[in-house]
Amino acid sequence: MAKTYFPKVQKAIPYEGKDSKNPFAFKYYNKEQRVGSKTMGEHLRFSVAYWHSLLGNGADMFGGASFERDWRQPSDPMDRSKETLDAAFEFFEKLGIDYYCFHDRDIAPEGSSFSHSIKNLQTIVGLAKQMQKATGVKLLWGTANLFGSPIYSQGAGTSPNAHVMAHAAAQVKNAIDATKELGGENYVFWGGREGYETLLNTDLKHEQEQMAKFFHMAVDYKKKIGFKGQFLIEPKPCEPTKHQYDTDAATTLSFLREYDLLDHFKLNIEANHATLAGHTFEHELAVASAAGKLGSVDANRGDLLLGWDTDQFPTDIYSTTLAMLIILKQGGLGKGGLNFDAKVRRSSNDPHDLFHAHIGGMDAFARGLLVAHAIIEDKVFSRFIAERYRSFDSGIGAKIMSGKVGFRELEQWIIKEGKPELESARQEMLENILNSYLVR
Ligand code: XLS
Ligand code: CA
Ligand code: CA
Repeated sequence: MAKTYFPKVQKAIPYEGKDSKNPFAFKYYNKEQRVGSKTMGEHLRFSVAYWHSLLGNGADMFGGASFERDWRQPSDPMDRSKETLDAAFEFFEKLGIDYYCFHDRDIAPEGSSFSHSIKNLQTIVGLAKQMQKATGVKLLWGTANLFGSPIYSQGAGTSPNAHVMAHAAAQVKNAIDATKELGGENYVFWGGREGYETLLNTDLKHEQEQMAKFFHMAVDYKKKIGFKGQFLIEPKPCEPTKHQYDTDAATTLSFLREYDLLDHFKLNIEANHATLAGHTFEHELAVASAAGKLGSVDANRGDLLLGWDTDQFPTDIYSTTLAMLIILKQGGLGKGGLNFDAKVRRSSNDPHDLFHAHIGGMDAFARGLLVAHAIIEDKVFSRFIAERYRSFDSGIGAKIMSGKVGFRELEQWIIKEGKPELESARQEMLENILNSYLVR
């Protein structure tokens, strides 16, 4: 019998409904259940983040590993990667999840030379391809780790050293190749080191122009090789750099617009990065969606009492509901999905905790989906919002929006009409309605 890394879970996690007390069962996520025009599986497109769930060992800024997984034991790096891949696919299958995401250096180790690293990556990609075929699990997105190696300590695409920038480009080229080979539906750019620590040594304008060049080269390469996946940029305000160029959704969109890149990218919004940026998760989703650029989601949560990227599994149904409202309203995530960029806590040292973590996250989003769908069907908030803006549907509002009047005409109109009367925005009433859907 093949080695098993998760002996307590013998078969795929079942859906048992909300009254189940089985910790290894879904209470809300029922993959084939239809919600509106799609199944839950099609709506939610869940994904496991390889780096946290397969490579995580509980280490934090204050202490090393607090657990060592069985699949990380081989001393040879390639053997370790192969065993990790076996454990990964056992986990994906038993969890019943459709997608996974990785960084190049998560799945294959860096070699003694750049060519050696390419070879390692290609070997593992070959194996992953077979396992995807055998299991039906797919790649949601690939990315390159442009933050771990010391050569990127002063930036990757935005390094002051052109040699480093070229190295980053070569690495991304290979990560895109790997993603394409595995049928990846997206490719993510997260600029962990693309920012600055101090303006005393930084030419901010130059670095932004470098970043734009980097992205243009990526777009050219994508066209050249016919990669059909969606390019995504993942905003984050800080960590590891003090200031990162892709601080939040609005900043990233404006950068893309300024450098004529908007047509080629969408955003991958992470909940924890939103709160680090001083926004709510739903704000970042709404900003991206309003621009038609909400491509995918890193589904996790931060801790408002801890000011860093804690990457916890999402459990807050209020938050998943607000997120799903935005996702449903834009007709879904398209090629994107909900990737659990989240790690079990340092004290959760049993590999089976990975099941509890993902089951909780999947159930939280499934509940969010159900509630959001009911709210949209009942038109509770959409009716209220349409009514709130009705003064723009006709009369002076319609004239303003169609550009038929200017400041002069509006001055005349105000002189005649006088002071506006305001209606209540009814925030508390709406919050009560939302809660009434959540407790059903
Ligand atoms: C780190 C980011 C990273 C990206 C992928 O904070 O969330 O994991 O999602 O590079
Ligand atoms: Ca992320
Ligand atoms: Ca994060």
